[in-house]
Amino acid sequence: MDLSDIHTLLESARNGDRGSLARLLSQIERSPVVESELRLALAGTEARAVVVGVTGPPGAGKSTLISSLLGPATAAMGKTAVLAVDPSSPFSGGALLGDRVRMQSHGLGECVFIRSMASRGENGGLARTTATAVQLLDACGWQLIILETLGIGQVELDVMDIATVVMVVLNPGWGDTFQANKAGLTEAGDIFVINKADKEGAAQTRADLQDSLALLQSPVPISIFDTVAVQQQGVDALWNGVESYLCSAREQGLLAKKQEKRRRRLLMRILERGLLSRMYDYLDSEHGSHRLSAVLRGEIPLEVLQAEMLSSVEAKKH
Ligand SMILES: Nc1nc2c(ncn2[C@@H]2O[C@H](COP(=O)(O)OP(=O)(O)OP(=O)(O)O)[C@@H](O)[C@H]2O)c(=O)[nH]1
Ligand SMILES: [Mg+2]
Repeated sequence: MDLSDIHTLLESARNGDRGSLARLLSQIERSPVVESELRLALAGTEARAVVVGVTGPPGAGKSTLISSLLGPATAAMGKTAVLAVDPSSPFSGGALLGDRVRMQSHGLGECVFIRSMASRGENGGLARTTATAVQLLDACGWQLIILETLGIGQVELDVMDIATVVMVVLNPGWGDTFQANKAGLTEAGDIFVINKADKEGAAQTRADLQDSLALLQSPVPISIFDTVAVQQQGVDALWNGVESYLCSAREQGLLAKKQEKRRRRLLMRILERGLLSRMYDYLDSEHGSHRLSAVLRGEIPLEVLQAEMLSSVEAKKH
């Protein structure tokens, strides 16, 4: 894709053209060059959207819950985009179409945009691409962005760094089955949901969760909500919980702190990527490849090459 096309697409996406927005999202997933160009074009755009991250174990009901939140969410915030950051999500493929149809029948079609982002095994790039996608959606006027991701590993938690508020979705019986990632999930959450509360054990799970949360120190009180997403039960209360979390987090300066943390992580990622590519350029150069061979043969110490590489980066700066 010609880089000038990106600017044309961006302009029409910002004017509300969904097709251009969808094409840009595909392009940034496909090409880091397009992604960098777009980041530059968007640099300085004020971040205004609220990003709600929804995470939790597989099958906890995240997608169903998001669908059921769309009514109250769009009523309160207007245009809402959903990004499902996982290939297994029902928001992808055929089911995505089904969901779209359902939403259109709710009359939400115009103010809802749904998209899935495949991880394609390229874990490190996932959080970065998601951050760019969120920035793009924000610039195109999507006031609320809901991110769905599995809560099973580091990448998912990285993705959650992009969120203004993180909702962790669990089910009755969670305490027995998800020991391994218990701490990671409880630390990631700002709001907890016990979905499938129609099943046995919701009260026990609430007690377990309260025990885990008591160990954390949070400046904003953490609430636990019971929902039955398939029956739309508890969903309005949950949405009100999101709004009141946002309100107290804003008052206490927590949102500004999160924004700072997010910028720091992005900066580190961009720097890492830039430095690595310079290092590889050095090793690919004639001189660099000779030096590398000498290190591999044990003729010069590793540390010497390391120092040379660092000073070559230093020299290029000037
Ligand atoms: N009984 C009951 N079933 C539910 C509830 N919410 C969702 N389900 C069902 O649970 C299953 C999984 O729901 P999903 O919304 O796909 O769950 P998910 O967390 O998005 O799943 P992954 O994206 O694959 O991790 C579906 O069959 C839903 O119909 C609920 O409140 N009660
Ligand atoms: Mg899902």
